Amino acid sequence: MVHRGENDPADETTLSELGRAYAAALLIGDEVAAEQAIRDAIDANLSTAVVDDQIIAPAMWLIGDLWQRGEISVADEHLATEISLRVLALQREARRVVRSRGDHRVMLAAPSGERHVVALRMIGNLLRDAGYDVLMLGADVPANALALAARHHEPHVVCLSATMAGGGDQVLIAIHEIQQACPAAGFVLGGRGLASRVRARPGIDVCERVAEAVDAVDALVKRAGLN
Ligand code: B12
Repeated sequence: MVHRGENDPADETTLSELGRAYAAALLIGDEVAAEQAIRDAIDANLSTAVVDDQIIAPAMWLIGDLWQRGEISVADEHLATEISLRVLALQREARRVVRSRGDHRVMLAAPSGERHVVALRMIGNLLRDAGYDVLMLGADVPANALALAARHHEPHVVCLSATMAGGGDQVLIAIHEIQQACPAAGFVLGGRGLASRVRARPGIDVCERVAEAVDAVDALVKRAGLN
């Protein structure tokens, strides 16, 4: 029986594809591809036990068989082993990062008058999958309500989205209010409604794509931790 993480379990196809990708990477000595297969496995919510028992171990058995049959050299076997040992360390570190994100809350909202929230929902999913504690307030939240929520929930980072023309002003008002209530919060902003004067500065990042959100939040959380 396959024991996986609790959320979003990967199916058997994903597991065998990852197993094949990992074994193929070991066979050609491609450390980057091997690491990628393990990162994909972690993203697919596979537990450490499943990654160890059903991806890394079978690939090493294959390497052993090929070596015994003289189809690969001792050096090939050593390289595959070294890669697997490094991947074990990477796996520990990657899981530590995911766990530590759970200690950080990210609040998401579209400010007053803004009803476009598809991008915001996407970001909420990405952040949740990455391990963050996500608080989604949704569309059209007035600045004073955002400030109250920030005071109450003390988010480490606030993500704001503005699509409509003039949305940049609402975002700036919201930031000002939230900063009064929760001075330590960082901000990740996005959306085509942001005016050009809404620029990145320390503690505030501006993104073009939802795919940038997790890295941007990670960077703000890390920066806060260093201060
Ligand atoms: C769906 C939609 C709606 C829905 C929204 C439903 C909902 N729950 O979200 C409804 C019907 C409510 C709606 C209403 C209106 N809409 Co509308 N709507 C759209 C539409 C078709 C799709 C928007 C969308 O979901 N895009 C998909 C997301 C994923 O992409 P995105 O928002 O562009 O975000 C990208 C980046 O900007 C970035 N991003 C965005 N936010 C953030 C935030 C962070 C933190 C980060 C990291 C990244 C990020 O990430 C995405 C890319 O990866 C667009 C068409 C278009 N070209 O966008 C029009 C559009 C945005 N709407 C428009 C208009 C005019 C209106 C209305 C005024 C129509 C009306 N007369 O009632 C109202 C205004 C509502 C309001 N006050 O907000 C115009 C806006 C023009 C403008 N900029 O001024 C558009 C462009 C249509 C058009 N071509 O005229 N709309």
